[in-house]
Order: sequence, then C-alpha cells, then structure tokens
Amino acid sequence: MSFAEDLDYDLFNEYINGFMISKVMFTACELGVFDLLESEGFLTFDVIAERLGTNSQGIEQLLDICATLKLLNVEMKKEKALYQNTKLASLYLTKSGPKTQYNMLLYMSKTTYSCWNHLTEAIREGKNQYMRTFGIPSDDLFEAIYRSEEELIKFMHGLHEIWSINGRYVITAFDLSSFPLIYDLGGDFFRDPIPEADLYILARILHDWADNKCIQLLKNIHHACRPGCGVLVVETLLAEDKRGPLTSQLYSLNMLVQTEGKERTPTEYHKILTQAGFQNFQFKKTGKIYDAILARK
Ligand code: ASE
Repeated sequence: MSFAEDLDYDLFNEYINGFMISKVMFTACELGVFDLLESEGFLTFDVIAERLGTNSQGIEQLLDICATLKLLNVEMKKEKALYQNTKLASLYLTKSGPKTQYNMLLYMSKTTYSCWNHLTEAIREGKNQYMRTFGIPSDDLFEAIYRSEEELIKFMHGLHEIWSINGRYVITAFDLSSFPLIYDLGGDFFRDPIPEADLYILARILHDWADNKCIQLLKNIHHACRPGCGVLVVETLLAEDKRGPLTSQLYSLNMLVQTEGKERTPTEYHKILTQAGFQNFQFKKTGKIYDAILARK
C-alpha cells in the first residue's frame, strides 16, 4: 500500500512549524549566543549557560537547533560538544559582524512578530495592529513606528542593515549619472519642505502609505523639481497577478499589519506616478529583496 494521500503532509507540517525557526534564531540572537561565541569560540553548553545566565538544558536545546539550522558548528572534544559560530552567524547575527542584521532581527522579533499575533484582526479590520499590540493609537503612523527613541533606533538601524546588503543591486539597476544632486527622502517628508534636486530616492517609503498619501507626496516632489528630474522608487514588486513572489506577498501583508500601505505591482506604481505627473516609467526587477522604478518629470 502506498501513502500517496499523505504526500503533502510533510509540506503542510513544515508550514505549521515555520514560526519556530524564526523564533529560535531571534532568541539565540537576543540572548547573546552569537556575540559570546564570536569573542570566545568553542564553548560547551554549560559554560554558555553560565555566561548568559540561562538554564543549561534550555540553552543546550537552543544551541543544537542552531547547529541543525547551520547557524552553529559543533565539534566533539573528549565527548563534550563545543559550539562555534558558522560563517553565516558571524556575518549576519553578531552585533558587530561586517554585514550584521542584528537590529533587524530584534525589530522583527519584538515589533513585527508581536503585531503578527493579531494578523486575524488585521485582516478582519483592514488596519494595522499597534493599538492591540502595544496600546498605541495608530492615527499617526510616524508616532506609532517611532514611539520611543529605542524603537526608532532599532527600526532605522534595521532598515540600514537590510540596505547595506541589498542597496547596491537597486542603485546599479539604472544609469543615474545624469542626476548630479540626489535627495534621499526620510523623516517626516509630509511636513518638511522638499528641496530642489535632480533625483529623489524614495526607498521603502511608498509601501507604508495608501495611494492618496503616495500621490500627495509625489506631487510635492513633482512641484519641487525641474522638468527632467527623476524619482527612484525602491520597493519589492509584486507580480501583476499579485500571486508572487512569496516574499513580496508576505511583506505586503506585513504592511497591512504594521503600516497604512501595501506592496504594489509595476502597474500600480505606474498609476500613482502618472497621477502625480511623472512620465518615462521604467522598472527593473533585481532578483533580490528590493526592485527599482525610475520615472521623470
Ligand atoms: C517598513 C519596513 C519594515 C515598515 C515596517 C516594517 C520592515 C519590517 N517592518 O517601511 C523591514 C523590511 N520588511 C519589509 C516589509 O520591507
């Protein structure tokens, strides 16, 4: 007898357990496992438990899962397991690693993960979940996202960490040599005056906002610059039928849970840019997290 009817069960079970993998990595990071091993290397679980002030059985389990996930290497010496960071952990998971994603992980763990606890309500209501998750009114998105100095720093550093890896693919997608003066929008761009520039970069800005706010901001930019000036929009692009790629779909749902926006298709970006007066719409898929769109006045 075959078990053909059980074939999809393995995949189904992987989906069920997916969140545990994220949470193991977040927790190892938060406890300081990778930072300790980066400076001291080759430690046993009981030494790690003592140094981090954790229960020793708990940390042993966490360390062994990290080893299975290729975040740690294990070497046996006199029948004792010695743990060490893999290359991946050294690069991305230590606070001072050359390509550290530490703040982004912390942000995903403390803020995003908490908000996703209310995914059901977000979908029922069609709005973000700051009130339910943190008791913060969400009528001003800036106030919710930047609700404390610590939160602001974690978020800003986190975005910068993603940019430090993915930025170059976006920046090389188009020849930008005809734009000598470039202005990278950030902060409270709805209230701050927009200076004149040749190119405006809107990286991970438009996905936070509904169409009407995006059009308002793009019109303000259109007003501030001369004909020929450009906007470079940096976002993850959804397929035209919105059925992929999975990362873009998940990020779009995250925008529902955490912001007032969504991820968009090239056609949707074309529409809001056109409504604000921009022309010569071009887009490039990079194959990485973020894609690039260029349009001109
Ligand atoms: C935002 C970016 C993020 C708003 C909320 C966010 C990230 C997590 N939560 O502009 C960083 C990367 N993820 C996405 C969806 O871009």
